[in-house]
Amino acid sequence: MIMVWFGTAKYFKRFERKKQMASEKTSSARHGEVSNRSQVAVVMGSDRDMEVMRSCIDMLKDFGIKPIVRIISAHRTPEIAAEFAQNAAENGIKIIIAAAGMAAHLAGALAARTTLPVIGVPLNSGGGFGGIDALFSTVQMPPGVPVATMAIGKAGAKNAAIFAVQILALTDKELEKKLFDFKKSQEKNVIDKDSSLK
Ligand code: C2R
Repeated sequence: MIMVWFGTAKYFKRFERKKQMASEKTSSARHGEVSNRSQVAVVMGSDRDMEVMRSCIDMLKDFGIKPIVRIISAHRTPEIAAEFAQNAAENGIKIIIAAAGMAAHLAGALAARTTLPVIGVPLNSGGGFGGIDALFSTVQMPPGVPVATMAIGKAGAKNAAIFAVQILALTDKELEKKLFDFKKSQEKNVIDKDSSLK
């Protein structure tokens, strides 16, 4: 009898702690981390994705946007993923960038629980499919739940940042100007490279 009581008490304690952890991690995006510029969240399925997603974060910073960066998995931390997506708009986030490899359900699972635009970045996590597995898992969303899917890997990571800036620039003149300058400098780089061949 005593054994059963201890077992039940332990179960409820674990259940309560799990609930608490989910809200600790999602309410107000870690209290106060949301600044005026934290309108973009970069979420990735594993710390191993950071190597590629660093280029997304750096690109956002080049435009003056300091994103909220989180490791959340729709598979491994489903409650936290759900809460994060549900609270994102309320926390001032306007765009979610979600990156994952393998059976990458993260972007879709977040998109299911928010009306914010979700940009998906499929990653190559090894395993022999070269990221095609993640690309299909991210891009093949059923009608009604879109995920704006970028290219696999680093190119997609950078483009996710630029795409997010393009969305924000619709209502932000300063960002619009930065995008214009970015495009111009990109153009100049290619022309310079071409000229150096002659
Ligand atoms: P580990 O190296 O941590 O085992 O992760 C991650 O994004 C990572 O690329 C291997 C790969 O699993 C991916 N992952 C997902 C999800 N969570 C983690 N695709 C998800 O919820 O979709």
